[in-house]
Amino acid sequence: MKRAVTIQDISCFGKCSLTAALPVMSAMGVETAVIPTAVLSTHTGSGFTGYTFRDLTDDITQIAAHWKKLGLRFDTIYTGYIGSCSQINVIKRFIAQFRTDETLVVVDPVMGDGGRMYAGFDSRFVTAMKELCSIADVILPNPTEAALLLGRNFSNSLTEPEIKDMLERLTGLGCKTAIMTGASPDNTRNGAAAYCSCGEGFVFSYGENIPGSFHSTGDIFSSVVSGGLTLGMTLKQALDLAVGFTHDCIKATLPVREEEWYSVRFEPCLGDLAKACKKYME
Ligand code: PXL
Repeated sequence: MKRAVTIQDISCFGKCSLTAALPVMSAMGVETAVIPTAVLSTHTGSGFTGYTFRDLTDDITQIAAHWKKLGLRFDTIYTGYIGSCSQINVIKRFIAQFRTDETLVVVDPVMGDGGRMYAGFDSRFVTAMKELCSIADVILPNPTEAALLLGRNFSNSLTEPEIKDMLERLTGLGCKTAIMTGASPDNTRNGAAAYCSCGEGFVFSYGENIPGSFHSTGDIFSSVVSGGLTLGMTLKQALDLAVGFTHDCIKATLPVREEEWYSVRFEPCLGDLAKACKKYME
């Protein structure tokens, strides 16, 4: 069985980051170890205020030291929400310690959405995140994060040539593949656009555009792509699976939106995801 480690926060309530990545990647048939970067009572979006935040930076180093002694190996290292610049440095050391020639390093540069940075981030954090992206194999920014990484103003109506230009520039940071999530070249379609600088070139995967903003869909999308690439899917296969699954989750949420305003209802969709991955499992 393939084994990944995902490094991101635990938002105790709110179904994002680790509490989304772990069920999704496990359902895909990928053994998923976790390193929590912080424990928050809720995530910081959707209007949640007054949340607690316990930083776990020091624990990351200790966990890594123990794992090194055990000789643990990972096919994939996948990072998500990271709480501070110093934490990015600790995670860079973790990657240096555990990366081999075969390891896939996926970085979701979680920093903002809808043209706005999440609470607690600043330009120093963006600079540190650019450095983390430079050592990744794959990065998955949304249009807001792509603009932050490239030092550009955010636009919510990117054309396909603009998306392609941004993707090429994002690989210029040093990563091999850049995937823009939530890419929408017109009002009818939404999905992902990718550029692989070492072979596959541009890859697009779009589905129907469902109007509205749904928290946690970026984390869910990145988890499916990470799981899919870990299982040996091509970039196109992983993107199509992630676009389809994210759309299914949004559709499952529409009838319960009032109740589930803080995330998406992904649980009823996990069975079909597991079925779709079965043929890739060892
Ligand atoms: O979904 C991304 C995310 C992850 N973790 C925390 C967040 C957010 C977005 O708001 O606040 C703590």
